[in-house]
Amino acid sequence: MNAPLEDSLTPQIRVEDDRTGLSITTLRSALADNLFYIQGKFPGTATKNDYYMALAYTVRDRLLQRWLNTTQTYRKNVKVVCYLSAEFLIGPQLVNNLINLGIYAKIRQAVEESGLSLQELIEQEEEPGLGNGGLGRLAACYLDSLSTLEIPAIGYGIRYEFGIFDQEIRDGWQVEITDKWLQYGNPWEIARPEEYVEVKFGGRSEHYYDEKGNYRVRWIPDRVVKGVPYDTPILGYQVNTANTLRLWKAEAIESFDFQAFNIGDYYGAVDAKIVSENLTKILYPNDEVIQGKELRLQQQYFFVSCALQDMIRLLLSTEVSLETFHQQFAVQLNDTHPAIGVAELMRLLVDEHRIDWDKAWHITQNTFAFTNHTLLPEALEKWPIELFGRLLPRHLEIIYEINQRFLDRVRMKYPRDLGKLSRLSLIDESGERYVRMANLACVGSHAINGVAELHTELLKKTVLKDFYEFFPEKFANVTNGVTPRRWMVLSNPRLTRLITEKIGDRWITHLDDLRKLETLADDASFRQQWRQIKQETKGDLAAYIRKKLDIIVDPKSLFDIQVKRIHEYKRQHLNVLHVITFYNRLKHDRDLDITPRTFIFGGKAAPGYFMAKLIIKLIVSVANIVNNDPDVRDRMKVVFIPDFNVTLGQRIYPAADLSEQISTAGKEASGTGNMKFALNGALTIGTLDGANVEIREEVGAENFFLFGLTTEEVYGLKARGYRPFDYYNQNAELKAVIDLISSGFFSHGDVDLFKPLIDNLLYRDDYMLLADYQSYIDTQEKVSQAYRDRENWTRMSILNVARMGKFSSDRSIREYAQKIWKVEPVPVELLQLCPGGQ
Ligand code: GLG
Repeated sequence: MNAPLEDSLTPQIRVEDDRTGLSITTLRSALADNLFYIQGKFPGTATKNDYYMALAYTVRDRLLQRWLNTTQTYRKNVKVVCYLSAEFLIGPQLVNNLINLGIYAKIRQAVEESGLSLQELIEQEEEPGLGNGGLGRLAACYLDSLSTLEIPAIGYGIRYEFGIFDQEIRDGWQVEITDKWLQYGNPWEIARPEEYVEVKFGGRSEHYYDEKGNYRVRWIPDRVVKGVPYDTPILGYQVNTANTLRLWKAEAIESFDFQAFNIGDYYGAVDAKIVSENLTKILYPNDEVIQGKELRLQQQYFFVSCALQDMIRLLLSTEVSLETFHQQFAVQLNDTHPAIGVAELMRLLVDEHRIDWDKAWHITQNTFAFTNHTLLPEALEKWPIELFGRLLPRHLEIIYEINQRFLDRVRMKYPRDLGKLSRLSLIDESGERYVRMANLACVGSHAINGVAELHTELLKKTVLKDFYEFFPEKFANVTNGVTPRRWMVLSNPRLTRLITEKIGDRWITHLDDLRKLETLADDASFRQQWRQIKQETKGDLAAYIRKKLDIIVDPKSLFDIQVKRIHEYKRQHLNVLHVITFYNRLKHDRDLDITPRTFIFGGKAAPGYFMAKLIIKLIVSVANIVNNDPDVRDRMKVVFIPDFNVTLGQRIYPAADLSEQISTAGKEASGTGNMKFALNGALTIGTLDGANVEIREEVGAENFFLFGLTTEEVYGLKARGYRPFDYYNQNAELKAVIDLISSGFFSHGDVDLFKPLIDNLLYRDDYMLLADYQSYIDTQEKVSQAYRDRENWTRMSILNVARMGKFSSDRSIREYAQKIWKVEPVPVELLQLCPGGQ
């Protein structure tokens, strides 16, 4: 990979001492020292991974001045954003840190002079897969922007020992492999065992009167677990701010196990250790579907309690009153996973710090804000009362109390409206009783937001309608964004260079500057360079596909790409219906003058999601037939790239011509892959869903391939009674496609294999693929036509990039900072340097 930018473009902040200097000689000797003193290896016996580790430590050392000074600065009474998220999908750290430090080229030189290849070392890095998809990746983009904008922030989450599984494809089926990302060590984290906190579980609550005769409650748990923080510095782009991502690992409290429970019972004590450590063993691999497992609730409570206790400790260490908690911290709940924080903060304030209920409630409501990420009913978290009360008995009491006070207000406003009351209640009493986490989050927060305009509007009209009517002032929209540092500078160095040559480098932190490219869209030689870059980048992906999968694809063909989690609402199978339509047309008319295409797919399916796994099997089966059919050779190829993750995304997004954003309208809350593709010059084929709506608004309808039903039309058709079978019957081309799958053509004659998928489409089709089929096919035809006019396609591609300014996560974070958190940037000065520092 080329250096994205010359280091000389970056203002150099000199803070380094002899040890962490930036001269090539110092860097080289640091690398050699780290290999010897940290990895404990001579060059002759060192593995590539040893060299990677030595390099990573060399870079980490150069972050520390900024990181420690950032932490110091925040001790001085500044408001800190705490982003609570069960997932942080931060991706590989090495290159990102090199870019943000502005030392990429220097390091490359130092590495090469040491006889190594930087690219090879970069490829050694195991990415921390601590998230499923969009939600976790959004949290990571937000951390990058928070630091770059110099906003004091801490990300709080879980240090899963095993992150999202690695995906292999065997015989067309997804196979899940444990993700042992920590097995060779993680050079980016620093453990802080001395800052551990204790988290309680189970037992009962005890009501008593204190020494002054006040009524109080204390929690007598039957289990205590230790939370140990591991910190990763998150450096901003060319600023001194390096915020912290603090992830918690669960450990056993030996004294507790040994003395209180297992005197003399060694094996029992070890059991307890195992049970405690299981808490943070594994990330639940479900996206958009809840898994109502007890361990999952334990994980959520564990990290949230650790985080809140950590904040209280920080606050008390500065001698500021706990009653100002909400002025010191703005806590964002990334979906409902951390919503238990509302009850936990109440417990900490009322039971442990003896603040009276009303004051505590004021603090709590003014501390929390809640982001909703989905409209899918199957993703709304709720916990059976029995389970909840067994694990968190005191929290259940607190939730009942919050609920009673809240419902009293509801009754005042809507006397005799029992429907309202039961819908707003924190407890679902329609059958088995549940705690509703979204309701808890809404009641306990001062702000509630959706993640794209359409999504926020739909929230107000559907899932959170009653809350919107009750607290309209709490609702706001903050459209998602992605960081241009990772998703352009790091992953698309060629385009980064070209753009910077033309308009300077300010766009990297002020993405609206890309507008300056608009006039260049009419410059033929610029278009030529633009095309050339896309071609080379596609060549890189083609080489990867050949190496990994032994499939030869033509970089001159149209790269049509859909990468994201596999889910029926995202409709990868609609894409497959087009692939087969395309194939059938070629088969029927071998001389058809068609625009050659490479159809590329990637994404993981939740291990228990049968239909999603069958969709993968279908894609791979279609690929096997199509790629080996001499009749269509050179005109189409189908590829499923296994193990889609951040690292692969960095290769894939820049290589796309066409971005598939084809969810059923009203289902995708926002999407962020759509932004990464468009930022890298792909054109979008998409429905009016999530942030597609706003992307189209920005880039112009003429530069976007729109198809399909609108949300209203989807609702209308459902209400009138949708009959997918009629679409099948009345559309010969669609019928031929479905019949071909059913006939066993793609499954070695097995007519049963895809039957569940086909029956679902013909008789249910919840996501309305058949209703959108014709419109999709027609629009794909327009895409093919448009691609033939390469000059105009390039124009459209340039205009897409030029108009993507809105979708920087910097813009999103500025909106959160102003509308919701009320925080200001706090630039970090490097006052205190390490011994020997300047
Ligand atoms: C969700 C949604 C996406 C959204 C993302 C980040 O499904 O549409 O872009 O959060 O807000 N579970 C997700 O990935």
